[in-house]
Amino acid sequence: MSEDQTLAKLLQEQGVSRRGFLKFCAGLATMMALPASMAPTIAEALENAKRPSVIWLSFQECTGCTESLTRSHSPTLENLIFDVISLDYHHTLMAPSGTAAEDSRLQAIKEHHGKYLLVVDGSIPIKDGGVYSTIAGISNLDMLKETAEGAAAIISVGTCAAYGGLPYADPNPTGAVSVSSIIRDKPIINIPGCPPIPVVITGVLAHFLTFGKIPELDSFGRPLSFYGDSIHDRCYRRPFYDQGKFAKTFDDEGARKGWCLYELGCKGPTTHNACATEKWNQGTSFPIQSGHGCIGCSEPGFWDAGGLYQPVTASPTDISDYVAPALVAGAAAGIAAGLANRMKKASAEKNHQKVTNDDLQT
Ligand code: FSX
Repeated sequence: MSEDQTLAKLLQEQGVSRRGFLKFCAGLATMMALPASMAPTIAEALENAKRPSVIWLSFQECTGCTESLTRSHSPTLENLIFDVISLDYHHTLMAPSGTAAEDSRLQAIKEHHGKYLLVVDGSIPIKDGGVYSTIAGISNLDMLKETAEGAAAIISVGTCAAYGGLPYADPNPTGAVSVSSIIRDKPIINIPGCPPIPVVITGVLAHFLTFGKIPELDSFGRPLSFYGDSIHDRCYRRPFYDQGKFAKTFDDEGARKGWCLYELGCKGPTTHNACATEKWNQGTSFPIQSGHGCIGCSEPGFWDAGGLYQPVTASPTDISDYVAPALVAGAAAGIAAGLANRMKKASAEKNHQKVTNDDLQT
């Protein structure tokens, strides 16, 4: 697909029927918590969308986020979205390597300055000048700052990029931090989960392509359409919780009857994500349906909270430990335009290893 080609033309070439495409758009509308009547609007926007340049940077992570996306078996949604973007840099997926790969990134920055989407997975180590993770001899910190400067918006994919994730867990030897603790002057959408649900990633991309702005976010910078409900709110085992029927061990009678896993440590009541509705592996199942409690991987600090098999006793997470203060203040209010200015004024973020200006000047 060339840069000027629209999705409508691409679909035509691939023999996708208008009816099939509208069905796909109706699915997107549902996924984005929009009325079904929005499907034609989404269809029109996507059909006429020009390929936006996307630069995808992977930092301190396990590649689970990219695996999640690429192992998705849906032949429609993911493929269509990835056909309509120009993925100009993704060091796991791209064909060029070495100098040619870095040239691709620099060229995309130059050619699409101010217009490209930056997707980041993985946390950014800032201790000791960022020496703990480099790509092409460039520290993650420097690469993020250089690439973010010309981005229209940033999508932090996975809990590592959104809140620091596992690398941030105590004792955080590399000084890992989130994207929003470093970049303060761009709209940032967090799509946490370790890894995140693939259709949530593509749903957010579709929202951006359709409406040209970022979706409404919660106080942790997550799209409300996917993270607005807790796992507990939408869990099919919820009636057992309400009746006080709890499995006490993983192999007792209650477990066999599918009773609530709360007493076995399920973090569903304090975790916001779409696992209970979107599920995994093409809507096949999700951890609770497979008999294991939710571990809360889309919440900041989930690993340090510990007690994977202890019942929830959580006090609310102190959001300012993980997300830039301006993001906290502005998140709930449909932040696309005002966020950039507010974020510029953000003060330094708290952290295990407090982020200081010195850390960020490498
Ligand atoms: Fe983190 Fe993603 Fe968990 Fe892994 O890129 S959110 S460790 S699934 O890979 O960053």
